[in-house]
Amino acid sequence: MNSNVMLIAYYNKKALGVRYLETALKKAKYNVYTVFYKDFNSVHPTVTTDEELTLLKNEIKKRKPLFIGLSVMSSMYLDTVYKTLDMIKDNFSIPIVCGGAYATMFPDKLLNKGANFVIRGDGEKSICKLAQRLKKNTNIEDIPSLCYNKSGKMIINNISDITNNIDEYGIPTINSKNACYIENDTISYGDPQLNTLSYEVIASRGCPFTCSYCCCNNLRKLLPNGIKGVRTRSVKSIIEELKEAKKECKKIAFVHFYDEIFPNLPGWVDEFVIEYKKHINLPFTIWSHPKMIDKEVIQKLVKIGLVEVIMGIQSGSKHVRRDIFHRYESQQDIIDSTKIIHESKVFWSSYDFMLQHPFESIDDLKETYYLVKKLYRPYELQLHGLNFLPGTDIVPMAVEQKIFTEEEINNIMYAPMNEQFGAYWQRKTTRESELWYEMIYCLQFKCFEKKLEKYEENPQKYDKQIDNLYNISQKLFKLRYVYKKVRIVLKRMFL
Ligand code: B12
Ligand code: SF4
Repeated sequence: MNSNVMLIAYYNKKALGVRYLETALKKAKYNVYTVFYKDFNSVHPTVTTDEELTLLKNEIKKRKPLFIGLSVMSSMYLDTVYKTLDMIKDNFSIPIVCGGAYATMFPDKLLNKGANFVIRGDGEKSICKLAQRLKKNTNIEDIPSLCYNKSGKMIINNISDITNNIDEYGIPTINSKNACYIENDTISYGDPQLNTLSYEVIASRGCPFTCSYCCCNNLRKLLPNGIKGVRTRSVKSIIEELKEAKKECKKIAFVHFYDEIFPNLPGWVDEFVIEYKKHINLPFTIWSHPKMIDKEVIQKLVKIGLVEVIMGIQSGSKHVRRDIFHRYESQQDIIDSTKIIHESKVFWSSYDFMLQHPFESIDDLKETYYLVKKLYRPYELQLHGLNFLPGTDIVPMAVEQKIFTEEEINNIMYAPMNEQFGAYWQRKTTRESELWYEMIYCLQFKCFEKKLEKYEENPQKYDKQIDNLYNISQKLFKLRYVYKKVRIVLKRMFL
């Protein structure tokens, strides 16, 4: 009987979700062939070429899988997902099952495009059940979290058979032995992650916050009763994974924790600090939130190698933050959190802002400028635009406030990939807004403080000077980035 399963991860060589599924399927004795389809590129990702589709087609012919699982995490690269889906449908009669954050929120979209099944939520248990039933050709209808079409009707089974004890899922596959990687019209065999300098791990699943531009809030609402919004792994399981990662990926110089918010549970952190130092001892970075920065925790983490905190601030405008973004931290919370990061001697911090979107006025932008002025350095600013993502609360808000019609917002959310990523980085705006944006960016360099103080009184008067300063700042940013990476790698040797 056929025990081959193929999983496809899009634009993500690390693809944690798929690696967890591979572990579960291998444990249930399936041969898993994971295809890492194209590399991550947050600036200019390109849509799949015909040649890449042919390479995938040849792999499918070779492996003859029982079914093919597509991991559809984001709506931002649906062009490529749909092209692969169409190619599979046109050439094979192999069932296609989709999962991932986007598929969980919009199973109907994928079923309508020709997928045979969608599994919502954690996929580990349900995908094994589906594999077993397909292998034995028995009824699939009662599989938890499964969605499918039956006699022209869409059946959406409740999300269930998922657990609070996420240790049960095991650790994600680190060396996917049967994997291949398709990119730039070529295919290579073996796990593309093995040569990595950084290893990505997730210590928890879920986020307690409700930001309106993010899906986490609505994904949490889909969880069945009794399943916690934030589920944290045991320290033991994380250390087991990282030990394995060090063994398999020989070049690892640092670790990224990809938790939406790095856990700050006191007992958990104390155990983590001891075990991480003892067994892993690599520099690491975390994502956090102004409301979750705790001085004692940060100081403990710095002692064992925390080198960077990445934190979303998103806007310095109280109105935009509270009424539009649904973020309830105060100006003081934000300033205090950067003070703690600074005083705890975290080597680096990066603060994210989403600027120049249709909800923001010049006064909001100015308020951001004056808040950024008060942040404790050193920090790096990541300034970008706002993407309207399907499944987020800001989408109906934009329609209600008549910023876009329903049709317009759908065209934005489902625009071709290059337009969506372009909108994230490019800003169409007035000159005044441009000048404030540039001044905000320059604030990250202390040496420009005096000049900016002069320009802020009347930016239009200093138009050329601000442009110049911005160009220099961009160059400094790049230089500093190289310095930062080299230092983090060197730090590994001296930890
Ligand atoms: C960490 C993270 C990242 C990491 C990637 C981590 C990694 N190594 O995989 C980085 C920073 C690289 C990243 C990038 C991006 N991300 Co991101 N990311 C997340 C985050 C916070 C957690 C994802 C995660 O790793 N969860 C843990 C793993 C174990 O769970 P999982 O991936 O969901 O997989 C499970 C199930 O979904 C399911 N499953 C997954 N695949 C499949 C496939 C099948 C066949 C089945 C049956 C089941 C199944 O089973 C898995 C195991 O339980 C989510 C938020 C969220 N709650 O999902 C956003 C999120 C998925 N990202 C999002 C976005 C937009 C992006 C980017 C497009 C951002 C950008 N502008 O570049 C890119 C796209 C990257 C890509 N190629 O997919 C959005 C997607 C929303 C949308 N409508 O598009 C989310 C929901 C956050 C948000 N803003 O709302 N991301
Ligand atoms: S804090 Fe981050 S992960 Fe959590 S809801 Fe807000 S944007 Fe999403």
